[in-house]
Amino acid sequence: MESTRPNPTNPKQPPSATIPCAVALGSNLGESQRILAAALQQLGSLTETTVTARSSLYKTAPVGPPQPDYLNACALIETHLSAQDLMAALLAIEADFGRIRQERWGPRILDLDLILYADQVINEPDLQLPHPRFRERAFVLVPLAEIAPHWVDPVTGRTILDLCSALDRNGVEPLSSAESA
Ligand code: PH2
Ligand code: MG
Ligand code: MG
Repeated sequence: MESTRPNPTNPKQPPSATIPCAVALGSNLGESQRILAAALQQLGSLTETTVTARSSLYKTAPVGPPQPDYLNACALIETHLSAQDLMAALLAIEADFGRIRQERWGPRILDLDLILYADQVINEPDLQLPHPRFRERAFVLVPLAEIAPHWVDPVTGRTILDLCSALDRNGVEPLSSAESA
């Protein structure tokens, strides 16, 4: 069945046998740059999953309670995992990096958020797709627009580029080459 699903990242491409997904990465505790690089590797090591694109790293002002700046990035993956299994795998990677869930929107070693799972819309207590807040978050949309500008949000029908253009991107800066040594 999946083999006939159109590829929403680029509808002109042939149908993809795997499922394209967008994942947002964030960290504002510890050695964030190393943590994000290692998390991307783990993402690519998941069973039946390939990382097909990764954005630049961005230094972003925290949204939520006062806390250190974040490093954020986005990745595109192709997977055969179900949305539920992929979510569980993302949580397992977070736990592997020592993430302890405390304050909502508080500081974290590693946050892996599933933003888009092909064009699926899911509203379950423990799984909402697309991610319910991604349209308001420049720290997600700016990196995502780099790697998937034409992906259409299945809820609003708007492209990532269009959603991104509507946002104030103050506080979302590419990590300078000096800082990313
Ligand atoms: N994640 C949050 C809360 N606030 N702020 C920035 N800049 N980047 C994040 O990834 C982030 C946040 C909860 O997931
Ligand atoms: Mg998050
Ligand atoms: Mg999260």
